[in-house]
Amino acid sequence: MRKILGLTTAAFISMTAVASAHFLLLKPNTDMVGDGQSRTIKIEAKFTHPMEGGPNMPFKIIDSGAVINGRKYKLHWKKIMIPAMKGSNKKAPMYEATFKIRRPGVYQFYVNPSPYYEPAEEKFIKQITKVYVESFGLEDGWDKPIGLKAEIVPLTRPFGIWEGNTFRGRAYLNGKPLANADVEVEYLNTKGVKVPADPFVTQVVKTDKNGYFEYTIPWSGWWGFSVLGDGGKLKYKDGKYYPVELDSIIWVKAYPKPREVR
Ligand SMILES: [Cu+2]
Repeated sequence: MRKILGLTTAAFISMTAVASAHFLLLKPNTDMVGDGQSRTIKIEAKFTHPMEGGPNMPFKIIDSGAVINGRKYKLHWKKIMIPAMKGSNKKAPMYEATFKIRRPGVYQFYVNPSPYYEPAEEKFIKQITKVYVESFGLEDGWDKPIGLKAEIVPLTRPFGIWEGNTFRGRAYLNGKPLANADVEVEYLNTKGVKVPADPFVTQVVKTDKNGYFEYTIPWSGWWGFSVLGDGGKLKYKDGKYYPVELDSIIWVKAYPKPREVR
């Protein structure tokens, strides 16, 4: 009986968690840089719940970079303490970096964070996250993996996207396509969008047997795609081992329909 009760509780908790997904947000000030625009990209990293606007959770950046044509440039992060929740005294870190574009092309920015222990789910969460910036008209390279342990390779060009476009990607874990995995999708809620019911907070699609997934972006703004994977186990400070959810995330920006065709 106790076991059944335990299972039910665990299932309930994990469902609650899906309704409010954790996302590492990696957001540049633009996804495209054209002639006459500043070569300096500002980028921020935050571990948050994008649709609900928080809470923000603690993390460290273990590894990061801006990758172009197999070459990796370092990112220098500045840590900033922000309220964990709006108006709360509890603080959480976020990080900001600036990066100067050296040569035209597509830059894949990535962050590999420290694992975060989530008490509500009794597991660690680690989300390796990417975002793309296209510069000065050279569009090649966005469809190439950069060799991350958990990685989404886009099949939809991940910049210059309209709202209503379908985003397609292929999920890899340890270099192999990740079949039948949950993909959580969230809008970075900068507009104060209110959802009519909990399931709207996080949209969920699945990868197929070859690791492919797709989602049609319903309105403009930044959208995050998080493929949930199994990252083995890790020891927590209580001395016990807990599962690690190892996710791969991509952020893309969708632009509003032009006024002329609305
Ligand atoms: Cu959280």
